[in-house]
Formats: sequence, C-alpha cells, structure tokens
Amino acid sequence: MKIYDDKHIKNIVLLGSAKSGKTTLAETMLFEAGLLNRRGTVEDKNTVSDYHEVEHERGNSVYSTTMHTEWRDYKINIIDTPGLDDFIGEIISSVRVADTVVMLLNSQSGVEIGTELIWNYVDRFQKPSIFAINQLDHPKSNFEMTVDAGKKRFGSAFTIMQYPLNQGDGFDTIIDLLKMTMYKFPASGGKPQKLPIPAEEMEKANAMHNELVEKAAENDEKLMELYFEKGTLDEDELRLGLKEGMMNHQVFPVFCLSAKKNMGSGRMMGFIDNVAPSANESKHELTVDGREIHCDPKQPTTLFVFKTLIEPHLGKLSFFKVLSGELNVGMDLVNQQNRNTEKLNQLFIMDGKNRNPVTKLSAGDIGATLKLKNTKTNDTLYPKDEDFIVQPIVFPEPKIRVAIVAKNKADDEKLGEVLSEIHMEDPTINIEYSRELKQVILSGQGELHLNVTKWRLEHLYHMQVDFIKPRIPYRETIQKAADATYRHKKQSGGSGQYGEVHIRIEPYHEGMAEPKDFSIRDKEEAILPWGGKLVFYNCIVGGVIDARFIPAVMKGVMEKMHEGPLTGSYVRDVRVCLYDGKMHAVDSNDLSFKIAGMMAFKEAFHNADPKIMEPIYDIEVFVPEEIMGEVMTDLQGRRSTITGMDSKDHYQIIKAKVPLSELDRYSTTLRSITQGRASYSGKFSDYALVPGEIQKKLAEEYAKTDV
Ligand SMILES: Nc1nc2c(ncn2[C@@H]2O[C@H](COP(=O)(O)OP(=O)(O)O)[C@@H](O)[C@H]2O)c(=O)[nH]1
Ligand SMILES: [Mg+2]
Repeated sequence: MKIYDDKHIKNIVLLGSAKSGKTTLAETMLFEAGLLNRRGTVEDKNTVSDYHEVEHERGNSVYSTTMHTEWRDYKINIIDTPGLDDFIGEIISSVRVADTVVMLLNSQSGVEIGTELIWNYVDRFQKPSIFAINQLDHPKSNFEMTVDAGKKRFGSAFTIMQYPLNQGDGFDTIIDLLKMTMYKFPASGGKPQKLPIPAEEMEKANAMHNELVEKAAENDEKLMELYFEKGTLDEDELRLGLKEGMMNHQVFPVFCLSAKKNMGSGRMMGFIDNVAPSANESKHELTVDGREIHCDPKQPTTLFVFKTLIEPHLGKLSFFKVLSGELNVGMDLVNQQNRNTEKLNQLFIMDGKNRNPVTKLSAGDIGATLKLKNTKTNDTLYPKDEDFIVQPIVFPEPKIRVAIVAKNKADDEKLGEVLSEIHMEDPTINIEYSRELKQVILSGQGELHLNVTKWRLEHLYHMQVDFIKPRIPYRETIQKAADATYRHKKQSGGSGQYGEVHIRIEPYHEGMAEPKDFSIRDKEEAILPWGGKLVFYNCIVGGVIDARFIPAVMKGVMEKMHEGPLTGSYVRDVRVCLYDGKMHAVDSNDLSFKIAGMMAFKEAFHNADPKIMEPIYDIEVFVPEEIMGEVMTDLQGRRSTITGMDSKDHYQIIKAKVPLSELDRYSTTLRSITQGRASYSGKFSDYALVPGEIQKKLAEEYAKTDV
C-alpha cells in the first residue's frame, strides 16, 4: 500500500441528512478510483461503509466509517457519517479529524431539517466546506429549489461551481463553471466526455462563470486587482481564490452529483485534490495548554484517538489521526492521560471492516490499531511523558435519560461491564449507577440512540433489558427554625449508654449571620457531596458535654441527612446549633451521642416546615421562528420559566429553566410536536422548592413505600 506524505493527504468527512446519499457517494468514490471492483448498494447491504448488522437492519448508517481512496497523486481519507443527530457523537468526532467537510444536499428536498441540525453543530468548527447536490438523476430532482434554499440558509458563501443540464430521468450532463466545459457521462456513469458548452447555454454559463470569478477574487486583494486589470481570472487564479475563501469559511463550493449513477464524483475528487486543503495546510491543532501541533513529519509523533470500536472476535480497534511526526509499526508511545506506554504492533488503513496493514503512516494520515490496553477516545499518544494532551472532542450533554434494568437478575453485574464498553465506543452514551436513586441511569442523545443501544445489548451481548422511568434526585430542606431535645439512655446489664442533646436547626443560606442566641465555641462546615451544606456549631457551655463527644453528634445528624424524612432523599442546607445536653461519667460514649444527634435532628426536622427540592435544568431549544408557538405552549405545561430569547441564523433559541421531572422524554415530544425541526440541549442548574401540591403527592407516595 502506497504511503502518502502530509502534502498529499486530504481528509474529508461526508455529512448530510439521512438518505441524502453519503454512503452511496463513499462507495462511488472508492469504485471510481478503482479501489473496488464492484459497487455495493445500501439496498443490497453490501457497501464498504455500512457493514454493521444494525445498519443492515435499519437501512442506514449508525456508525461513522473511515475509508480511503486514491485520486491522481493524492490519498483522500473519507469518513462517512450517520445523518441523524441521535448519532451526533459519531459526527462530531469525525468532523474533528477532517480537513474538509463535504455536506450533501438531496436535490429532491433541498435543505432538510437534518441538514440544519448537523450544520448547527459543525458550523462552529469553521472547517473548509464543500456542498454536493446529489440525486440529480431522481425524477423529483429540483436543482434550482435546492440552490435557492442553500443560498438562503448558508448565505453568499454558497458558490455554484456547476449546474446540471438535464436533471431528472436521463440525467447525464453537467456544465462546469470553473473549467467552462460540459461533462457528458455514459449511461453507466464513470468517466465523462469533455465537450464544449453548447451555444444556447453560453449566455447562462458565462453569467454564472462571472459570478464565480467575482466570488473567487473577493478573497484576495491581489486577485481582486488582477481581476480589475484583466476583467477575468484564469483557472489557477480561480483555484487560488476559492481555496483562500474556503480556508476563511467565506466560500462553500457547490458541486453536482448522482452518487447512484456515478456521475460527478471524479470531478469533485479532482477539486478536493487541487483546491481543498491538504492535511498540512489545515489549522493547527492545539494542546490543552495552548501549544500548537504542526502537521510536520519531522516533529515528534503525536496521535490523537478519535474513535474506538469493539469488534466481535477482534477486540478493541482504536482510530487515530497522526497529528504530527511519523508513525512506524512497533513504536512505543506514551498515553499522555494515564502515562502508560502502548506498543503499536499493528497499523492499518481501514476501509470499512477491511484492515489493510501498513508499516508506516505520515503526519496528517488517519489509521487504526488493535489492542491498545489503556487508551480510549480523546487520548493522546506521544513519544515521552510530557503532559502533551491534545484538546479533546467535546461531546454534547445527554438529552434523554432512562433507568435500565436487566430482565434477568443474573445479568446485573455483566450489564455494568457491557455498558461501560458501550460508553467507550460511544461517549455520548453515559452510564451512571446512582446510589441515591438505586438505579442505573442510561443517558443519550435521543429515543433512537437509546433504542440502538438496546439493540446492541440484545443482539451483540445477548442481554435482555428494560428501560424504565428514572427516579428524580429530590432533596429535602427546612423553612424555619425548630428546637429538639433527645435523651438516649440504656441501662441493661454491664455498661450502659447515655447521651442527651439539645439542638436548634435552621435553614442555611450562604452569607447568613452567625447565630446570636448562643455562645459559639466551634464551627464546622461540611460541603455535602449531593450539593448544599451542613453547618454545625458547638455552643456547649460549662462542659456539659465533653468536647470529645461533639463530633459524634454531628455524625448522627449527618447520617440522618442521608435519608430525609419526607421522601428518603438527601437533606441539604441546614444549620445546627448544639447548645445544651448532658452526659454520664461512666455510660456516655460516641455511639450514645450519635444516636441522640440523629434522633434530635429527625424530630426537629419535622417541626421546621420541611420542604422537598427538585433539580432544575437550564435548557436551550433551537426552533425555527414559525413554529416557536408550539414549543412555547408545550414548555408552559412543563412548569418552566422562560429566561431568555436569542436568535441565530433563522433559528430562535428559547432559554428556560425546567424541572427535571418535567423533562422526561422531552426530546421525543419536541421532535413530534415540531416534526423534527427543533432540538434542545440541557444541563443541571440548581435545586428549587417543589410546589405544595406536588410535594404532598410525593410525600404520600413515599409514605406508602416506607413501611
Ligand atoms: N436516485 C438516486 N438515489 C440515490 C442517490 N444516492 C443515493 N441514493 C439512494 O438514496 C438512499 C439513501 O442513500 P444512502 O447512501 O444510504 O444515504 P445516506 O443516509 O446519506 O448514507 C438509497 O436508497 C440510495 O440508493 C442518487 O444519486 N440518486
Ligand atoms: Mg449512510
């Protein structure tokens, strides 16, 4: 297998809504370059890219897949991605290692919801981007509508490079505005005939060519001058201007395709070769402490792991990009996150499931290796231990959470292991065993994402599971001060137990004044692991309780705070003053005072107007303006508070605070009330009091279970 250097490697990622034709295009690009003898189809379930069983079953991509093709003197690494934002984790990690984004638009439907959702995510990376209008052979193809929608959505950067002469049934001809040539394809696709543009098309082609020239000139002062002097630009000058524009995210060249009929992909690959940035021309990667990483074979070898797959019968496959230096087989590299040395015994170029062994990979290339013991996605491998950590991929927060239980109790332990393996493959699947809720909480990006996870558990790991409603991590606190006294006394047989405490409890809030009614001897502030505080004052005077017993009293209080009296939830934000008590010269001990502390706290808590608090999330809903009303109405039914509005492009962003209990399956509801046109993200904000009638219901429910 030929090894390409950093100047001859182009890394592209195929993006676009589901069914736009990404997987078909990837197959065509491999076939067109002669790397495949036979072209597979999505329908026949035999494409290089969609090789996983779940993809065959669903009929579309679930994983991103790396492949490569060779066109003229360049190697083009292609990453095909899923088109649904449930799999956004796969999309983001692929975009991260790509130098150019190729965004497909389906000419039947123009700019789709899926296109929007994905673009919203990837636009922030500001990577050079190409658009490909696909399916021009389809009877419902509408190039003009697609271009209008593209211009409207992506602005003046949307730069037409070609147009179809005869879209729809019988499509076989493209007019190229850069080369001012007509390409006519044979019925089976492949290599086109190059013909002069027919006279009747000349006026239109010239006008569009001039637009292209102006767009290219705009990006470079020298080109602009040249353009004014000559009134035009030649092909090389055009390429230069377009490249400059692509690098600045000011030009998105738009190409014409029929991936299915293999028409147009060769020309687009040629453009990628000649104009899209090579690996060494891309923006420098950075380490977490801001050091630049140059895509230069002479620098120390730096690998960034962007994807992990666990393949049955094969084990762990780690996909990486060589960010700098050269990678030779057998090299020892240090994982910068955990300082373990990893030996890279095997190197592969991956084409779907096919592993092509190589002995060397250069800076800029993408490869894979097997059986790294201590390395996962987002890790950096580097020759020596130097805290040289590449900035990680930031995966989005979960949008949906469920509790997962194994149908067969015997599977419980295995379930944990399997889920952590799934998390390693897909960092957007989060698993957490909540001791508080006594549930395993699985969270992900959407209903489909979780269902695919379920499918994997059932089919690949042979485990039957149920998703159930997750409990809510409520908290309990108090609203007013209350006093309590408790005497713990036991005299049976030998040594007895004795401890008496008098306490006052009060609601605690940050910055409140010190207690005035007592003389403070000591103060301890515990930051609670579940949020909030316990502030404990020792106000004992005259030594009525020995100093050595005081910590036991606080421990007793703390123990009770683990299981609040109302719902069994954690208690937070309480201040306790221990101001009086009694001890016994012989019978007092730690245990007695702990019990006294616990019982006094429990009693005082009941008299202190106890309240339940619930977690509140800050959410942002992205929604097109025209359907904002539906989303707002629905949010009002969820006890939400709208905290702000913003807009980005033609999207409105609704910001709101919503109780977690009202967000159960929200992503699914949001999708259904907006036909998939809105998306949301959310993260924990703080705790707030539950309204009275809901509190009553919760406490009653708990009382029933707490027998
Ligand atoms: N007519 C036509 N159909 C296409 C074209 N490209 C893809 N398709 C079909 O569109 C469907 C989705 O294609 P696929 O490659 O799986 O799309 P992806 O979801 O973007 O990967 C399949 O049935 C393809 O055969 C094309 O250029 N023309
Ligand atoms: Mg696909």
